[in-house]
Amino acid sequence: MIKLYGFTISNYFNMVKMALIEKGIDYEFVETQPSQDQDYLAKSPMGKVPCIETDQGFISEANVILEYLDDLGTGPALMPVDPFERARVRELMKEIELYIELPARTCFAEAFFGGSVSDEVKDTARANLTKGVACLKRNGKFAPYVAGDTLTCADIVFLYSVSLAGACAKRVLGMDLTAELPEAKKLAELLNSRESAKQVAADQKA
Ligand SMILES: N[C@@H](CCC(=O)N[C@@H](CS)C(=O)NCC(=O)O)C(=O)O
Repeated sequence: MIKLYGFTISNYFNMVKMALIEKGIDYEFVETQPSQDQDYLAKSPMGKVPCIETDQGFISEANVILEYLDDLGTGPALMPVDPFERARVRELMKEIELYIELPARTCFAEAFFGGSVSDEVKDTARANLTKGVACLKRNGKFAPYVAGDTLTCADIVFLYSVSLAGACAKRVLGMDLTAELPEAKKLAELLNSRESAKQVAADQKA
Protein backbone atom coordinates (compact mmCIF):
# COMPACT_ATOMS: atom_id res chain seq x y z
CA MET A 1 0.00 0.00 0.00
CA ILE A 2 1.18 3.51 -0.78
CA LYS A 3 2.36 5.53 2.21
CA LEU A 4 1.77 9.28 2.12
CA TYR A 5 4.20 11.39 4.15
CA GLY A 6 3.33 14.92 5.18
CA PHE A 7 0.93 16.92 7.32
CA THR A 8 -2.62 18.09 6.82
CA ILE A 9 -1.92 21.84 6.79
CA SER A 10 0.41 21.51 3.81
CA ASN A 11 -1.27 22.52 0.57
CA TYR A 12 1.12 20.36 -1.45
CA PHE A 13 0.32 17.38 0.77
CA ASN A 14 -3.39 18.03 0.25
CA MET A 15 -2.97 17.94 -3.53
CA VAL A 16 -1.69 14.39 -3.31
CA LYS A 17 -4.31 13.41 -0.79
CA MET A 18 -7.13 14.72 -2.98
CA ALA A 19 -5.74 12.75 -5.95
CA LEU A 20 -5.54 9.55 -3.89
CA ILE A 21 -9.16 9.99 -2.82
CA GLU A 22 -10.36 10.90 -6.32
CA LYS A 23 -8.70 7.80 -7.70
CA GLY A 24 -9.89 5.53 -4.90
CA ILE A 25 -6.35 4.44 -4.05
CA ASP A 26 -5.87 3.12 -0.51
CA TYR A 27 -3.00 4.72 1.34
CA GLU A 28 -1.45 4.94 4.75
CA PHE A 29 -0.87 8.41 6.21
CA VAL A 30 2.51 8.88 7.88
CA GLU A 31 2.47 12.22 9.69
CA THR A 32 5.75 13.88 8.83
CA GLN A 33 7.25 17.35 9.03
CA PRO A 34 9.78 18.60 6.48
CA SER A 35 13.25 17.75 7.69
CA GLN A 36 16.91 17.95 6.77
CA ASP A 37 17.69 14.78 8.76
CA GLN A 38 19.58 12.22 6.73
CA ASP A 39 16.84 9.65 7.35
CA TYR A 40 14.19 11.85 5.79
CA LEU A 41 16.45 13.17 3.02
CA ALA A 42 16.84 9.56 1.91
CA LYS A 43 13.11 9.56 1.31
CA SER A 44 12.56 13.09 0.00
CA PRO A 45 15.80 14.52 -1.43
CA MET A 46 14.95 18.17 -0.62
CA GLY A 47 13.52 17.25 2.76
CA LYS A 48 10.11 18.56 1.74
CA VAL A 49 6.64 17.10 2.11
CA PRO A 50 4.80 15.44 0.58
CA CYS A 51 6.51 12.30 -0.55
CA ILE A 52 5.08 8.87 -1.11
CA GLU A 53 6.53 5.43 -0.55
CA THR A 54 5.73 2.76 -3.10
CA ASP A 55 6.86 -0.86 -3.42
CA GLN A 56 9.60 0.41 -5.70
CA GLY A 57 10.78 3.35 -3.59
CA PHE A 58 10.04 6.97 -2.78
CA ILE A 59 8.73 9.81 -4.97
CA SER A 60 8.59 13.47 -4.07
CA GLU A 61 7.35 16.65 -5.81
CA ALA A 62 3.56 16.92 -5.68
CA ASN A 63 2.79 17.23 -9.37
CA VAL A 64 5.11 14.34 -10.22
CA ILE A 65 3.31 12.24 -7.61
CA LEU A 66 -0.06 13.27 -9.07
CA GLU A 67 0.97 12.03 -12.49
CA TYR A 68 2.47 8.84 -11.04
CA LEU A 69 -0.81 8.06 -9.27
CA ASP A 70 -2.68 8.64 -12.50
CA ASP A 71 -0.26 6.43 -14.41
CA LEU A 72 -1.12 3.55 -12.07
CA GLY A 73 -4.36 3.33 -14.04
CA THR A 74 -6.71 2.92 -11.08
CA GLY A 75 -9.93 4.95 -10.90
CA PRO A 76 -10.94 7.92 -13.04
CA ALA A 77 -8.20 9.40 -15.24
CA LEU A 78 -6.78 12.73 -14.11
CA MET A 79 -4.73 13.30 -17.26
CA PRO A 80 -5.91 13.39 -20.88
CA VAL A 81 -4.71 10.67 -23.27
CA ASP A 82 -3.76 12.96 -26.13
CA PRO A 83 -0.09 14.05 -25.88
CA PHE A 84 -0.86 17.68 -26.69
CA GLU A 85 -3.67 17.85 -24.12
CA ARG A 86 -1.40 16.16 -21.55
CA ALA A 87 1.23 18.79 -22.20
CA ARG A 88 -1.36 21.52 -21.75
CA VAL A 89 -2.26 20.14 -18.32
CA ARG A 90 1.42 20.03 -17.37
CA GLU A 91 1.90 23.56 -18.64
CA LEU A 92 -0.90 24.81 -16.39
CA MET A 93 0.45 22.92 -13.38
CA LYS A 94 3.88 24.39 -13.91
CA GLU A 95 2.59 27.91 -14.42
CA ILE A 96 0.49 27.74 -11.28
CA GLU A 97 3.41 26.51 -9.18
CA LEU A 98 6.11 28.78 -10.63
CA TYR A 99 4.15 31.98 -11.12
CA ILE A 100 1.48 31.91 -8.39
CA GLU A 101 2.47 29.49 -5.61
CA LEU A 102 6.14 30.43 -5.41
CA PRO A 103 5.75 34.24 -5.51
CA ALA A 104 3.09 33.96 -2.80
CA ARG A 105 5.43 31.78 -0.71
CA THR A 106 7.91 34.65 -0.44
CA CYS A 107 5.32 36.31 1.84
CA PHE A 108 4.16 33.23 3.80
CA ALA A 109 6.34 34.12 6.80
CA GLU A 110 4.25 37.25 7.37
CA ALA A 111 0.95 35.76 6.22
CA PHE A 112 0.95 32.62 8.33
CA PHE A 113 3.93 32.35 10.65
CA GLY A 114 4.05 35.60 12.62
CA GLY A 115 7.12 36.90 10.80
CA SER A 116 7.56 39.90 8.58
CA VAL A 117 8.87 40.47 5.08
CA SER A 118 10.38 43.59 3.59
CA ASP A 119 8.57 46.03 1.34
CA GLU A 120 10.93 45.03 -1.43
CA VAL A 121 9.87 41.39 -1.15
CA LYS A 122 6.22 42.45 -1.08
CA ASP A 123 6.60 44.65 -4.16
CA THR A 124 8.26 41.82 -6.05
CA ALA A 125 5.58 39.36 -4.92
CA ARG A 126 2.79 41.74 -5.98
CA ALA A 127 4.29 42.24 -9.43
CA ASN A 128 4.94 38.52 -9.94
CA LEU A 129 1.52 37.48 -8.69
CA THR A 130 -0.16 39.98 -11.01
CA LYS A 131 1.68 38.41 -13.93
CA GLY A 132 0.98 34.87 -12.71
CA VAL A 133 -2.75 35.44 -12.42
CA ALA A 134 -2.84 37.15 -15.83
CA CYS A 135 -1.09 34.07 -17.23
CA LEU A 136 -3.70 31.79 -15.65
CA LYS A 137 -6.51 33.95 -17.05
CA ARG A 138 -4.93 33.82 -20.49
CA ASN A 139 -4.13 30.13 -20.49
CA GLY A 140 -6.80 28.51 -18.32
CA LYS A 141 -9.95 27.30 -20.06
CA PHE A 142 -12.30 27.27 -17.06
CA ALA A 143 -14.79 25.22 -19.07
CA PRO A 144 -15.53 24.61 -16.24
CA TYR A 145 -12.22 22.93 -15.27
CA VAL A 146 -8.96 24.70 -15.68
CA ALA A 147 -7.83 22.66 -18.69
CA GLY A 148 -11.27 22.05 -20.23
CA ASP A 149 -14.36 19.97 -19.56
CA THR A 150 -12.74 17.28 -17.42
CA LEU A 151 -11.17 17.26 -13.97
CA THR A 152 -7.40 16.92 -14.27
CA CYS A 153 -4.30 17.10 -12.09
CA ALA A 154 -4.15 20.80 -12.96
CA ASP A 155 -7.42 21.41 -11.09
CA ILE A 156 -5.99 19.82 -7.98
CA VAL A 157 -2.89 22.00 -8.17
CA PHE A 158 -5.09 25.01 -8.91
CA LEU A 159 -7.35 24.37 -5.91
CA TYR A 160 -4.63 24.13 -3.28
CA SER A 161 -2.24 26.69 -4.71
CA VAL A 162 -4.51 29.52 -5.78
CA SER A 163 -6.59 29.46 -2.59
CA LEU A 164 -3.54 29.68 -0.33
CA ALA A 165 -1.82 32.25 -2.52
CA GLY A 166 -5.07 34.25 -2.45
CA ALA A 167 -5.23 34.16 1.35
CA CYS A 168 -1.59 35.23 1.55
CA ALA A 169 -2.04 38.05 -0.99
CA LYS A 170 -5.05 39.36 0.89
CA ARG A 171 -3.32 39.37 4.28
CA VAL A 172 0.07 40.68 3.30
CA LEU A 173 -0.45 42.62 0.09
CA GLY A 174 -4.06 43.74 0.52
CA MET A 175 -4.60 42.26 -2.90
CA ASP A 176 -7.65 40.34 -4.18
CA LEU A 177 -5.75 37.85 -6.27
CA THR A 178 -8.68 36.64 -8.31
CA ALA A 179 -10.50 39.98 -8.64
CA GLU A 180 -9.86 39.88 -12.39
CA LEU A 181 -10.53 36.17 -12.57
CA PRO A 182 -14.10 35.38 -11.45
CA GLU A 183 -13.80 32.05 -13.31
CA ALA A 184 -11.31 30.98 -10.67
CA LYS A 185 -13.74 31.66 -7.83
CA LYS A 186 -16.39 29.56 -9.58
CA LEU A 187 -13.97 26.72 -10.23
CA ALA A 188 -12.79 26.73 -6.61
CA GLU A 189 -16.43 26.39 -5.50
CA LEU A 190 -16.99 23.54 -7.91
CA LEU A 191 -13.87 21.72 -6.75
CA ASN A 192 -14.57 22.35 -3.08
CA SER A 193 -17.97 20.69 -3.51
CA ARG A 194 -16.32 17.36 -4.40
CA GLU A 195 -16.27 14.70 -1.69
CA SER A 196 -12.49 14.44 -1.97
CA ALA A 197 -11.98 18.14 -1.26
CA LYS A 198 -14.51 18.02 1.57
CA GLN A 199 -12.61 15.17 3.19
CA VAL A 200 -9.29 16.99 2.82
CA ALA A 201 -10.83 20.12 4.37
CA ALA A 202 -12.36 18.17 7.25
CA ASP A 203 -9.03 16.48 8.06
CA GLN A 204 -7.26 19.83 7.84
CA LYS A 205 -9.73 21.39 10.25
CA ALA A 206 -9.41 18.49 12.69
N1 LIG B 1 7.92 21.58 -5.04
C1 LIG B 1 7.52 20.82 -3.87
C2 LIG B 1 7.18 21.80 -2.76
C3 LIG B 1 6.74 21.12 -1.46
C4 LIG B 1 6.83 22.08 -0.30
O1 LIG B 1 7.36 23.20 -0.41
N2 LIG B 1 6.34 21.62 0.82
C5 LIG B 1 6.47 22.41 2.00
C6 LIG B 1 5.31 22.13 2.95
S1 LIG B 1 3.80 22.79 2.25
C7 LIG B 1 7.75 22.02 2.70
O2 LIG B 1 8.08 20.86 2.77
N3 LIG B 1 8.48 23.02 3.18
C8 LIG B 1 9.71 22.82 3.88
C9 LIG B 1 10.91 23.24 3.10
O3 LIG B 1 10.75 23.95 2.08
O4 LIG B 1 12.01 22.89 3.47
C10 LIG B 1 6.35 19.90 -4.22
O5 LIG B 1 5.76 20.10 -5.28
O6 LIG B 1 6.05 18.95 -3.49
